[in-house]
Amino acid sequence: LATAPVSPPPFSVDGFVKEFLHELNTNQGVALSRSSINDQYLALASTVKNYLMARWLETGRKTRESQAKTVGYLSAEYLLGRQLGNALLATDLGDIAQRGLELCGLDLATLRAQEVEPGLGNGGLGRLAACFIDSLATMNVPCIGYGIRYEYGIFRQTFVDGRQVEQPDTWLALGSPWEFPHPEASVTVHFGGHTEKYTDAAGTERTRWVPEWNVLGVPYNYMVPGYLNGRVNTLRLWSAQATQAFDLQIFNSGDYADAVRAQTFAENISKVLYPEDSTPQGKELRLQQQYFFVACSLRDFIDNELEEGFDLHRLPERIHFQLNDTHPVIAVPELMRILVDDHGFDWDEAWEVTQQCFAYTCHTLLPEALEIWSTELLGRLLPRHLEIIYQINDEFLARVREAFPGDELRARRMSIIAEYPSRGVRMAYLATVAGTKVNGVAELHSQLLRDKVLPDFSELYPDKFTNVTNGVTPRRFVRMANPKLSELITDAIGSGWVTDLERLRELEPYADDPEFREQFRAAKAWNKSRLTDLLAQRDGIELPDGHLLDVMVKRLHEYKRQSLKLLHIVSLYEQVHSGAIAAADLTPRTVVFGAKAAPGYKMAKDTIHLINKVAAIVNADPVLEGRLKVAFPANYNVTLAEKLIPAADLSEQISLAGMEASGTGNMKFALNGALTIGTDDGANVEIRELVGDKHFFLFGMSEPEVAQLGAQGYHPGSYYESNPRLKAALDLIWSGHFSDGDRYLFDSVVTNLVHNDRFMVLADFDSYLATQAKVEEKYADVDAWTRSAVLNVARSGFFSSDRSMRDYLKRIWHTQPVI
Ligand code: 26W
Repeated sequence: LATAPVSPPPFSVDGFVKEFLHELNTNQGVALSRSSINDQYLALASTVKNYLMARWLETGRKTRESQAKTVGYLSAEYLLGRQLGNALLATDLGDIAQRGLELCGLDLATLRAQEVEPGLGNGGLGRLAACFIDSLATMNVPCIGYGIRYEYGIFRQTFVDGRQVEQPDTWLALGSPWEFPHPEASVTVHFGGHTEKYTDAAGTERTRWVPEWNVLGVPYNYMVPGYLNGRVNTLRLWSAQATQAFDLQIFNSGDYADAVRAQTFAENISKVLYPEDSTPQGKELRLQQQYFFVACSLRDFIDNELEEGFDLHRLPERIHFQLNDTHPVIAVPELMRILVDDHGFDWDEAWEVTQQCFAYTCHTLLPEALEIWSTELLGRLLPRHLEIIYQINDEFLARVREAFPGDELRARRMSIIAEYPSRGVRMAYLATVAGTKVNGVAELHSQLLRDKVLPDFSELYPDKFTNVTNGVTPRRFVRMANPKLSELITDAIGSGWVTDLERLRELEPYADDPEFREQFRAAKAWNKSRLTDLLAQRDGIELPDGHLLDVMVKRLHEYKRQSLKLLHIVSLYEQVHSGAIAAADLTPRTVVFGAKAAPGYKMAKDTIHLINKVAAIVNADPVLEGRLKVAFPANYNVTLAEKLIPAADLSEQISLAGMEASGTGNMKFALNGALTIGTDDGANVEIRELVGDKHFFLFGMSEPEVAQLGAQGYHPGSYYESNPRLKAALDLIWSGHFSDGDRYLFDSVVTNLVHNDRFMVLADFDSYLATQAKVEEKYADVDAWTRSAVLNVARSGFFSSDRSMRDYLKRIWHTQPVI
């Protein structure tokens, strides 16, 4: 499916300079000599956009003409990262731009650094969506990404006395050159009100929704350029505005202040990304967001992408909507409503069509992360949709009772409507019932999804369940983020790997080539020094030379077990100070954390605070100078990841087995030549299978062992009592050593570990430390380490998101590339 690069050098350096200066003068209205860096950045962005524009239009024309089936990726989050570098790479304009800017006395890297990344996602799920649309464009598959244009993306994290303090993410403040608003294509979305029965002209009983209020969805288009293939797909994000009718009504009532408030009310819908990851809060505004973007997207596709007069019975021939977790699942009753109420379909016909149009991806195993919307709220905000959900449920339960006569318990278990603790709609069940397929995001996760989360459903519909292991785009996360390694790979095996990542296999023999290993280490060293410069300038953090760079970057969550990494650090510190280990015997190591905590997640925020406090003590300790350092740069985001991951030696993937659905950071590290220390969880399982046991540091309980320990009764206190090294580390925190003598500051963190420890940190502590010792032993053997690192790169080609997309195409979407 990957296509051969077709790219004559776009234009000459002179042509570029002319265009760039033209953009600077006409768009920014400044002369080069008077221009700010932001002017220059915007002019450069325009130059690249202009180049892409013809291809974008051409892509649209070709896709419409082909009448091919399109992937409609419905996602509440897209964690895109900076656009400029990716656009330069996709167009092969990088060198020309660099040379052209030099002629103007400017520096490309400086202009690139000016871009504020659109952080319209929380973490893995949002970044996955961004990788997927990149891959589809590169593979010539028609796709529209639909989502929300949040005015404020994921908060900017700062630390005040070691505590996380959130600042608004004003990513639009200096203007975003990458978006194209289309107010003329706005869509009206309705909310509230009631439903009523009526008899239509043909004498049929029908229902209609009489909504109470509405907002306008204004689409903003973003280019999604394929890599060197001339294709530019579209990402369409919706922004909420007050409708005129809504305004007028209130203005006419004579209350100007009320009218302005109404405007704010409407605009609130796309104002801010909810920073909760994993624990839905059941907030009304969040449901408004979900319905808002989904209603806009369905209307948009049906009205604007299909030919006039298109027969909606054939909708499944033209679209497959992929539901990125449960967040867009309200699309299911919305499509039913459109077909039945607006287009006069009878129920069974509409259900037939609807079922063929959707598929659902689940991204979690945590029970508390499964969205359930109260019927009270749904009925108030979307009364017609609630009726439709009830009817879907009635028919579904009839089917269950038919398949399992007399098994009323099962019917109750499987009901889309939960009755306890209060009445609510289980969105994951609705998605499972409605879609053609349900998939998990790694082999283990899909297995657990079938066996533990949705066992009744997998019994009823065995063929609905499938797996698609996640992937990451090699363009952004290898080719762009790691230019030195990319050059080395291309010199060895040619450039085809960028769109055909399995070809990295051809690197295997080079693992035994001393000269190649030397060059591989040189690339790693270059990445480390690039990171050193960045952290010095960005955070005032000093990275020591020659350390093992041990990196744990991901959202802060108890199940991911940053606290286990922290206990490792505290234990090293404690062992040195108690004389159990000589500082000189430690492998020089710098641990880098990057993690945001959900603002309302107290335990996660306390953990951040504790990490920062431990870092302060460890880093100021003369005994550990040059031996152990802890760095925690604030505001980990895609931009930082691009510099951090290529520099890493060791990748920490230490979740409790059975908890991390997949992980995608783990893949990025392996592809950039870090070795993994990890549990048998998520995609770690597949990484280890592919790279081989000898090149992966496995530790901890397996998922069945975790389940067994849970069933027999887990008592963290017994680990605390029986393991002196563990006890010493926990006691040191408890003693107030890291909190200026305050014994209460971190009491909740330690007490929780010793008395509750839902994620069994204490049970895996021993195994983790023993495995870290193996890491150090291996690191001391420079050649063995490099050999393993090269093999990690060579054997991780499977984790390209191009491969994930191929799997979705084959197993779920059944669509074709359009060339
Ligand atoms: C507020 C509700 C909520 C619930 C769940 C918000 C966001 C979520 C996401 C499902 C969290 C998430 O990002 N999950 C991650 O998805 C990645 C992509 O599939 C996986 O690699 C990670 O393992 C999974 O945690």
